[in-house]
Amino acid sequence: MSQTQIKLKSNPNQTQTQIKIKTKIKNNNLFNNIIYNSLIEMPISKRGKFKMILVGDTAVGKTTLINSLNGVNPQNTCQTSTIGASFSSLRMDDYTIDTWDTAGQERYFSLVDMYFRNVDIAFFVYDINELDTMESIFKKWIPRYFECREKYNDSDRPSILFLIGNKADNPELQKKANQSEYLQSKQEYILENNIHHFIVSAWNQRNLNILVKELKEDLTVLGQKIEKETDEQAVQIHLQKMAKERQQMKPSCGGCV
Ligand SMILES: Nc1nc2c(ncn2[C@@H]2O[C@H](COP(=O)(O)OP(=O)(O)O)[C@@H](O)[C@H]2O)c(=O)[nH]1
Ligand SMILES: [Mg+2]
Repeated sequence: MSQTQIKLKSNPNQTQTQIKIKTKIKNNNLFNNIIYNSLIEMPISKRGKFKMILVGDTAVGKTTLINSLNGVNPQNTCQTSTIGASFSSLRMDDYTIDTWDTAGQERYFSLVDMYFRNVDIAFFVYDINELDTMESIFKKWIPRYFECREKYNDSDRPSILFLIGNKADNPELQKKANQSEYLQSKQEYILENNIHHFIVSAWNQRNLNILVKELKEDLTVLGQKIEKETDEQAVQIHLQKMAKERQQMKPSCGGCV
């Protein structure tokens, strides 16, 4: 087994970026140990790790939803009100989603701003049985999200938005929610802003599987976009570093003309 293979085996966390850079270096015939070792030290790329926020009015079921996605059966747990925001890490296949579940009360509204920074995924949750919670999403939470992205210069950052109608515990409720006049009047806005809309029940997991499927597919696309940017930067940095190393290793050619 070659030295390279041994190193690869001892570093299971090596990312696609590191592998691609190594291949590129090899293809350029510039591979050497010093440079390869520096690749091993590279930070793990952002690919595979995402930041998510859940927002919406109080009691729409945000905490229940994130618990359900984390595999906790809400019917066996006692739900308490979220204070400020609570953090959890959601694992999905190869992805880790750092999740901020915020409190919907008015008094925490300004606090939510800082959680919008660098967000990759935003869940806007409403209760299908409460019209005012749907209205809040369009009048308060989504506008606030876009304002914050501008404020933090995040407007060009790729992100995924989900609108989630919760508490559709049975087909009848789901049908009623789909027929909501208010939501129908927002269809154009939803399409224009590329927002995914799901009607689910966090309580009994209804439709959560299709929500998760969509989320995973979107994360793959988002990850590739981020990876592409990271790759290009990383390859440049390491090629420059290699050129410098080679320059230093060149024997001095004293005497030659
Ligand atoms: N029927 C029903 N109740 C739910 C559902 N999701 C949450 N709840 C209930 O709604 C209440 C508020 O839920 P919670 O997750 O604390 O809301 P949050 O304030 O948005 O985090 C709790 O009593 C939950 O048990 C659901 O899908 N169906
Ligand atoms: Mg909560």
